[in-house]
Amino acid sequence: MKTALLLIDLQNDFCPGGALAVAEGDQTIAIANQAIEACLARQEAVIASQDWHPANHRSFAVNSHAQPGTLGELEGLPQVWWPIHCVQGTSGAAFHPQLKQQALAAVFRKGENPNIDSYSAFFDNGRRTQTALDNWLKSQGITHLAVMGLATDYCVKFSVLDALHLGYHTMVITEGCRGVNLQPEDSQQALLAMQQAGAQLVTLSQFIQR
Ligand code: VGL
Ligand code: ZN
Repeated sequence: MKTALLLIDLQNDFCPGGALAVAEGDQTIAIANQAIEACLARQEAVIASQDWHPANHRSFAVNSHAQPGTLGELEGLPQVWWPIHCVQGTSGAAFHPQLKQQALAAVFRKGENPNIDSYSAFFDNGRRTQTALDNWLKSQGITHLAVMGLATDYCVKFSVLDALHLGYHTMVITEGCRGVNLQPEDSQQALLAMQQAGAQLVTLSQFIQR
């Protein structure tokens, strides 16, 4: 077996002060850095996803004449309308400055097609197109993933469900995740859904001592 650490969307816009701030989003960075150290010591790959939207992305409420945080439909799929966030090349789209970025073996960008949202690091929300992530993992012989990041109830959840669907043994480092929580229980429900789909929920110390 070969394991990689997959860090989901540890970007400024999902941290306090950002355009789509997740409560305590910045507290995931220290957890990520400790998980990174543990992986580097074991010569395991560390990779990251990056939400990377064009300014005309139709998931942005303003581009779809909707109110942020409400629900609509985009290309036949249910869509939450988001504030403008993670626009390509902006500081909001950059990784958090404290993240040990030098450790990243590869970065997989998503959400570049303006007509469809892309929560998962593997596929868009309609599973119509995929990123290079699955092929990259297969080319490296990676069979096991440890996943953490932002946000628990969107990009972490869909990345983990897709990883399981693609056959990866998948751990979630729960301390390293924070959620948007449009509804108060969303993150808790997301973790339960991941667990029920076969993910193993672990603490940082369990991950380090595995
Ligand atoms: C995300 C909403 C919109 C995430 C990305 O990273 O969880 N959520 N775009
Ligand atoms: Zn987004």
